[in-house]
Amino acid sequence: ELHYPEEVNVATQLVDRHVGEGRGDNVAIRFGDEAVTYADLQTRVNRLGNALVKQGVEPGDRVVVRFTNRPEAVVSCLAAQKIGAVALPSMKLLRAKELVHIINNAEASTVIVYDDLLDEIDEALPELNTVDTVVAVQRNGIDHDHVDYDEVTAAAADELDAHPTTRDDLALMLYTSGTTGQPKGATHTHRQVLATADSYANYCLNASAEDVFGGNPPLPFAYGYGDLLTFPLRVGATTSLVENAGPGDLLDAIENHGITVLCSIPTAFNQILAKFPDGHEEYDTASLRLAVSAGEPLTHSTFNRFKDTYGVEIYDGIGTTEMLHIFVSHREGQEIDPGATGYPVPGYECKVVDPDTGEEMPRGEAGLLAVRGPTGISYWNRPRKQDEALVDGWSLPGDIYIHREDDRLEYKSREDDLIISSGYNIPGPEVEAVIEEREEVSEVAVVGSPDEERGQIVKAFVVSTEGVGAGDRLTETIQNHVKNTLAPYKYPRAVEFVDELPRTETGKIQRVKLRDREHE
Ligand code: 3SK
Repeated sequence: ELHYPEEVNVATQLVDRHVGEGRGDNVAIRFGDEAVTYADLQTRVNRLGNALVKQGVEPGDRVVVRFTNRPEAVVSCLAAQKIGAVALPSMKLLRAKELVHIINNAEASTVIVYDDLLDEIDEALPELNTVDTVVAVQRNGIDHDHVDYDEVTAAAADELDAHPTTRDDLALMLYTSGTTGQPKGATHTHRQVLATADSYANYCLNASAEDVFGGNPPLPFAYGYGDLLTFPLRVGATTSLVENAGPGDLLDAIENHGITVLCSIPTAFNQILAKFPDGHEEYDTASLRLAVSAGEPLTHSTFNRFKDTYGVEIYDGIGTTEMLHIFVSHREGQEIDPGATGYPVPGYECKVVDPDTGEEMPRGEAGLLAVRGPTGISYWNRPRKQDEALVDGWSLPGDIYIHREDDRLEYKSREDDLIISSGYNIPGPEVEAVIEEREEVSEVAVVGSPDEERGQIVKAFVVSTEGVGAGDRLTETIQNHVKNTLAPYKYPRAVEFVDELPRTETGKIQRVKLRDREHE
């Protein structure tokens, strides 16, 4: 079990502690050619914290932080937390209407925003009920008439005592992507933010001060917040930040920043493999010691190809915005079975239950995953959803899993992605993984499509590999491949070729959009 003192502040733990213990000259952030040491980071956090207090920000206030992955994003979250406020990072692609919902729902008092992302805030502003201060960071010469970040931080003192927050005070709020309804605010305390590093990053990744964490998940995505902020700073390591990172930018960052732990999502690993099949020869990637994947299940094929090409294993994990980070994964040193997500992360317990009765399922049978540990589902002002998602202290993230005889947990599908066809339960992602084995297929999503006779049929939306003709022949190849690999009733009776799959900003396939289309 993880223990934290009654009074604890996450910003002090992630920054001041390192300076106090003589690690002030260690590099905390690399961003292009810029290197921000822990001592620099402390000063920047203190100055912004003092400036926010002067603007009237109070402990408990929600502070929206709207940036691409750049140092000011890290500084802004930590400054808000250090003064006892709650950081609320916002995904950069959110439009004004979505921002209005989130910011009003959170009743935020303040927005700190990068000038490149100011447009949508300006458009939303007349409808924001509680925001009284907007602090804008001018880096692209975009004029604004808000409080200027550089001016107020230059005028602020560089010493700041942390607000005496308790371990159970809120430190962070992140909104779900809203794939199943309106985005919900997931709240996290100071203790819970630290616990993600002290459980997952410590036990599964063996994080240490020698590490450089890098990759492309956005910081406002819980996955990116842990990988690129909490984990490196917890152990006095370095985070490598890259804005808008494509495959080439990631390989550049590995070489230039010496990334040891590469964090990304399956689509991005596949893009690296497709664009740079010889990337290990073109770039110096020798610093890598492991890679981490989440967001979507990782297929065997991606795991194997990445290991063969780049020489490191990808640790797949399942996490959610509500749980803040990964709670099932393999650990470094364990034999990875790419057919399973892994074991409960130390500190967490998992069980697989019957969705109707809540009784534990026999080993080997699919059911709803229930989890409890140092983080858990806690929605902001959504009592009904809260009651559905947290039952007897067990969080229900909404995933269908099998608890195997070898103790590993094997992912089947999201609860919503289970296709029921002629009475058979067919997990869409299981069929996807098989279809994706074909080299003619670049991307695939499988959903249930309404059918009079069978209730639903399995339907695959396929993006074919560049240069491969999509048509009846490929449909037949795909269908036969599934029939020969899985129980034949799982084969896709319908295949539709599309140019691209709908995805969220965090890279998750929006199967709900495809399902909706089938019901139109
Ligand atoms: O939503 C996810 O897929 C996720 C995965 C790992 C850690 C955190 C999150 C939100």
